[in-house]
Amino acid sequence: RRTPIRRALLSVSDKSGLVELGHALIAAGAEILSTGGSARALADAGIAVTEVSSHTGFPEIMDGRVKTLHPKIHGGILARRDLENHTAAMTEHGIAPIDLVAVNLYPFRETVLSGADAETCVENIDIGGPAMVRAAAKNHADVTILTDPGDYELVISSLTLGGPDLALRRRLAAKAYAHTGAYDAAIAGWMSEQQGEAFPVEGSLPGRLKQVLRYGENPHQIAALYLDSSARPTRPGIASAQQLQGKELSYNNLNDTDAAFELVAEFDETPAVAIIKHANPCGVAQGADLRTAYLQAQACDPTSAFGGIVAFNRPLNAAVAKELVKTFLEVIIAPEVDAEAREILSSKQNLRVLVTGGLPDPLEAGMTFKSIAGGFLLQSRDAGRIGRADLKLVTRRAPSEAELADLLFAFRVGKHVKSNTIVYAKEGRTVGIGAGQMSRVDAARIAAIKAREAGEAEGEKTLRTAGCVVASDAFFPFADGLMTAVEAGATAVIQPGGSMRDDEVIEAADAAGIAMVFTGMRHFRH
Ligand code: 93A
Repeated sequence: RRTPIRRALLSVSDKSGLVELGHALIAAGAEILSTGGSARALADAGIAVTEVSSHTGFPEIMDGRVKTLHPKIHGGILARRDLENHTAAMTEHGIAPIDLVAVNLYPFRETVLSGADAETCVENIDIGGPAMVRAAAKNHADVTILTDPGDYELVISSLTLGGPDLALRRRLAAKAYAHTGAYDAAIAGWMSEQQGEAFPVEGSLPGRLKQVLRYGENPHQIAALYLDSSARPTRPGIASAQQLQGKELSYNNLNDTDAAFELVAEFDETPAVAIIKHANPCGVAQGADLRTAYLQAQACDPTSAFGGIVAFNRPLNAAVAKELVKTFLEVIIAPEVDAEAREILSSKQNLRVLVTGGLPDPLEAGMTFKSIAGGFLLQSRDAGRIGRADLKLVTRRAPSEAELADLLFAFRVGKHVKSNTIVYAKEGRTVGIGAGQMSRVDAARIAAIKAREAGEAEGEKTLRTAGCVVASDAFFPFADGLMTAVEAGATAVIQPGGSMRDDEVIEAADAAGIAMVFTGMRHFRH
């Protein structure tokens, strides 16, 4: 449904595009109401305009602080055209309907950035503007709201068709609330800064303050935990977890526990355990039961697992709790912890135990952001997941069933390891993880060295990586990384493919008699 524009109110600080909009509205037969500076700019361009003060019969007062805050303006914007009592009120009080509002706000942010004193900044807090913007956006069923000169053309081109349609009015209304919301957030941020407060006041960030933390990544940094106000509040995860016991969670605990729990949630089909240190897994295993999986995850790299964060994808029972209390751990997180396990864990007073009530959906859409100097990067979360059907066999030899299962396991673990990533896996557990290296070949080497040393420490006679599979989070740019894995004993490879030298890499794999599959999907993580 299109709404014709018979009366428009233009009150803008940023006057760009104003004259063009004015001409188009007049051409469409609309009457224009406007405030001081905007009215002058229009009149100077020869556009017929009625001052808001003469429309309302009330002058602009208090240096313009009150200029559009009048029932004749707000009644004209807010009146529902479909309700008899609303139209009756308009008639009774001599209120004329206003079908389009074009407002952009006092330049508060620009004033702050210019280094102006506090009084000038306060004077640049727009009150009447946001009131009109929010009113017009609320009544988008009948009214069009313009807050961005970049959108004027959309409305101008609709005028000859009978005015903006509902879809456009709705889109502009959503944009209008985002505009006033961001505006108020900027004011809130500035005011709390003026007070010398350490944290931005609640509401000036897109989240709710849950907890001020003792310190950040290091003791000289301040930190706090916020709950994402846009996310579903029920998403099971670290931010909404319930702490059953133990010391207060630190910034690093929260970060590591998040990484651990998101990782185990990938393996909803079987019991799985992940042990995390410095946001990277140092052991991940699937098993028939949680206890077996935990012991295998721990065996991958027992040195690193000491003081680790352990995540489970099944409710904790006594059998695994008895193993957990044997070593020093920082945090345990699971969907649930049964009564017997709670009793056992309570002997470790400092150990933090968290329950979430469920597992997050690894395929769920959502956004992540990362701050960079002067801004932040926004991206959709890595909800990619590779299944058997996605794999492309590129070597003469095909992986066996057992290799295939391990390949998919290793690639899924690799998604949660900082790049460059190499993961060696065998029989549903990692045997060597190379994380966060600047070169892929080094990641392959480090993972093999760690696997060998862990095996030697246990007095094992054969290399742990003998007969394992290997996953790479991105393609091998050269054959050297692949050959390092082959030398360690890998017999099957999973990697995205897509390198300029794929042919060389495939040739090397064939020459070594190993199987290789391409996923076509990369899992960088930084
Ligand atoms: O001072 S206000 O908070 N009080 C008002 O009643 C009011 N009405 C419009 N600011 C008000 N405005 C703002 O004036 C608009 O949001 C716009 O930014 C500006 C346009 O003023 P002018 O047309 O005089 O340049």
